[in-house]
Formats: sequence, structure tokens, C-alpha cells
Amino acid sequence: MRAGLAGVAAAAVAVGVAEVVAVLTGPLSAPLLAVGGVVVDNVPPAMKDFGVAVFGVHDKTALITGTAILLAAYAFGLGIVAARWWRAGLAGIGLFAVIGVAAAVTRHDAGVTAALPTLVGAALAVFVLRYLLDLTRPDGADGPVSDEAPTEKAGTAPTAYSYESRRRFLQALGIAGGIALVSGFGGRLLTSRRAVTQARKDVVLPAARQTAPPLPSGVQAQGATPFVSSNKDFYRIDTALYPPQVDPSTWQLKIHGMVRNPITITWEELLQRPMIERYVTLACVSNEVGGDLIGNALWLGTPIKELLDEADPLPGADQVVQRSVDGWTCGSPTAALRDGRDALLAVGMNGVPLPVDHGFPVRMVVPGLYGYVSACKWITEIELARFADFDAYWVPRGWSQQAPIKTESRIDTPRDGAARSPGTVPIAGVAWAQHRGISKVEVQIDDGPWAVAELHETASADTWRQWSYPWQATEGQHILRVRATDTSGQTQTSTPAPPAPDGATGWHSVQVNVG
Ligand SMILES: Nc1nc2c(c(=O)[nH]1)N[C@H]1C(S)=C(S)[C@@H](COP(=O)(O)O)O[C@H]1N2
Ligand SMILES: [Mo]
Repeated sequence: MRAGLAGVAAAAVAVGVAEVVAVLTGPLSAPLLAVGGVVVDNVPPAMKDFGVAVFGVHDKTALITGTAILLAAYAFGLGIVAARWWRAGLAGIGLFAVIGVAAAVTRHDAGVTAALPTLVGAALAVFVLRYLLDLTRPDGADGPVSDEAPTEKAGTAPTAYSYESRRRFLQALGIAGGIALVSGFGGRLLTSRRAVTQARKDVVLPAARQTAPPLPSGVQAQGATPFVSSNKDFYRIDTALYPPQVDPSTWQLKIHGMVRNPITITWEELLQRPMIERYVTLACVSNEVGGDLIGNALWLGTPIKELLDEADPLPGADQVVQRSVDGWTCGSPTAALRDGRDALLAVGMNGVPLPVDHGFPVRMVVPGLYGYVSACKWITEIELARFADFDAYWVPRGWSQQAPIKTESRIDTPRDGAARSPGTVPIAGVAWAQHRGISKVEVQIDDGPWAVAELHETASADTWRQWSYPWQATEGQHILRVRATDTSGQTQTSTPAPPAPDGATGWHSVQVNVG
């Protein structure tokens, strides 16, 4: 037990101090985040249907916690082994170092310095473990922990622990724990102070040459989700365990590949370009039927079409590959980005610079395409290519190369399992078919006929549309269903499909108890 605790304490000091070193070498070079990042990038495609494929905030916390628990278990065992056979303990720490270093230096754009946090941590772990283990020697046992493999005699040493030896051990354990906590949290704090928060505060967004038309007064259906999602409530999905910190003063966008005129533009140059403001509803392909991985915001940005026209893509360049500073990629059809839709290289979200979590300083926003094929955050590179020649991040992981957003609808009120009194019960929700637009929403009560819901006004075909329906509810348990039709005349299919490979289908339904 004591030896196990010594192992855990040594690992905690290693991880904590590594966080301090990582203040200099970058947050992703700290062993926990580095290993977590490797896990994120290597989740087997077979797990894609469990929604692991896109990492929301909760998946990230779970992943880091899980990695930490595994490490603690490993360190506990290592302490016990090391108490009997020191060299095996050393080898165990060596293995930890190899894994941590390998993970850190293979992260996108990592230099050799990314190895430092793990190396410093591992070296300290050796000393801490040795020191603590020596304190765990029972009184009367001679010398330090054995360097040799255990012999028959090992373990037969006297086992009397005096009060004094226990006190010394616990004291040392406490000090090690304190060092781990202070360095771990201190390192994190210093890292966050190096973040781009201040640079973001200093940004003054240019005025839009063309502002979005004011929202019609009737966009909001009572009981439906807010028509404009606040930045705080806007869903967040990405593979970044620590959001990339990109200083606008050093930001650049390179447009190259199959183009006649490669272009590189800086932040200053980008802000000089004509900006427009548009409401666009983003949606995640991993959204389940009825799910909330969808949000609508007012984006400020420059039309990507104009930049692409200047770069002048070569014939055959049917894919616009977007790459973020952390190496993530997505690919959109070149035709979609040049067909006149409001595809933006965006710098503003709901009147403020992009939040760091949503891609500060620059991201793409493309009406009508799922986020994983169009909405690159922290973008730094655009490469014209052929779909036949390049698969972006999620494609080898089991998702389609091309993924236009499917026509979908959702009931926001009543919630599933809600109770209501008989009489008029408002049903309301949202429907979306970005860039085509919604033309009809229908509601079905139990197995009754489909009834046409009232469609509320909306900003454009690129935004979701709210709907409502006054239901004359009768006593009993009822199932409410919704389906939408887009302006191309397509009605949502009733056939349920999971999110992979190109978006979920099926009708959203809720159960309501009236009584
Ligand atoms: N750099 C980067 N950009 C990214 C992703 C990512 O993992 N990394 N995820 C994409 C996905 S899957 C979606 S749905 C949208 C979500 O954007 P949001 O987090 O601003 O809502 O971002 C896209 N852009
Ligand atoms: Mo997504």
C-alpha cells in the first residue's frame, strides 16, 4: 500500500511539474494532453456510431480524467514493483517517458522541445519514488530498496513500522502531493495567462460593407430555442483538447495547391477586405435526431469566393482543403464555395471577435454543409486539391467526403416525457435545410393525420426556421411527431439512420402525458 502510494505521488509530481515546463513548450506538450490527443486522433472508426467521432466538451473532460486514472493505476502498480525491484521501477518510469515523449513530439507542428515536460517529469519521478520508497522501508531493514531482482529472502525483512517512520512517510507524501497540486494548477494558470485573451480583447472589428437585413419580428416561436444562439450557448465541437491560441498579429492564411496565383494574407490585410454580415445556422453531422448540436449566429466575414477567384483554381481542383493551426483538416466542394452562397472567412460572431473556442481569429462558415466538411476553426491554410487525391481528417475515420446538411426538424416544446393539462397545448420547435430553406412543417399526433404547422419568419434560406402548432390535447398519453419539407419539395424521410457516415435521419418524436 505504502509503495503504491509512493508510485502515485511520484507520478503526480511528474505530471504537475510537466505542466510548469509546458508553459514554455506549449500546453499540448504536457504528457496528459499529449497522450489524450493521440487517443482522440486514433479512436477506432468502429466507435464512430457512439458519437465519439466528434469531441464535445464533456468527451474531453472524460478523456483527460480517464487518462489520469489509468496513469494513477499504472503508477500504483509501479510503486509496488519498484519497492521489491528498483530496476523494474526505473524501467516502468522509462516506459511512461517513452509514451509521453512519443505522444508529445508527434503532435502537429511539435518540435523536439515538446519532449521536455515529460522528460523533466520522469526524471523527478525517479527521485521522488526513490525517496519515498526508502522511507517505506520497515524499521530495521538495512539499506535502500534493492537494485536486484527479488530473491527468496526478499519480503522476509522485519515489518515493524514505528509511529515515527509512518509520520515521516506521510509527511513526505503530503509534500509530494502539495508540489504536484501547486505545480499542476500553477502551470495551468500560467498557461492560461499566456492565452490570447488579451489579443482578442484588443481586436476592433471592421464595419460590414453589407450588414444583414434586420431580423423580421416574427422569427421566434414561443417555447422554441432562441432564434439566435448566444456565443456562450453555441454548441462546441472539435478535436482540440486545448483550444489553439492564435495571435492575430502573427496569423496568416495561405491559399495554395492547384491554383494559378497562390496567395498569403495577414490579419491586417484580411480586415481590409470587404466584410459582410450574415445569419447562418451551423450544424454538426453528429447531431442525433432531436439533438442540440446546431446553432445560429450572426457572422461577420469576407466572402471566400472572392479570395478563391483571385487565387484562380485550376480545372479539376474540386476540393477546397482547409487546415487549422493544429493540423485538423476538412474539405468542401470548390463549386459550393464559388456558387454565390454566403460562404465566409469569418472573424466575428454575434457582434464580437470569434470566441477562442469557436476559432479565433478566423474560421470558415459555409451555409448548407455540415461543420466537419466546411467550418474549419483556427484556419491557417487553404489548399486546392482533388477529392480523389486527398481525404480530410474525418474521412478515413468513416465519414463521407461530401456532406450537405439534411432537412431536419425538432420539437422543442413540450419536452419528451412532459405533463400537460387537457386543452390547448402549444407545440413548437425548429426546422432546417440550410441553403435550400424550409417550405413546410407538419405535426402528427399519435397515428392521426399530418397537420400543417405555422411557419415563423426567418432570416434567410441559410438559417433555421421556427414553427408552432396549437394542439387540442385530450387526456391520455400521446406521441407527437414532426417532419419538415424543404423548398426543393423533399420531405424528411421517416427511415431512421445514425449520424455516420453523413448525417442522421428520421422523425423526431416526444411523448406527452395529458391529464
Ligand atoms: N480546427 C477545427 N475546426 C473544426 C473542427 C475541429 O475539430 N477542428 N470541428 C468541426 C466540426 S465537426 C463542427 S460541427 C464545427 C463546430 O463549430 P463550433 O464548435 O463553433 O460550433 O467546427 C468544425 N471545425
Ligand atoms: Mo461536427
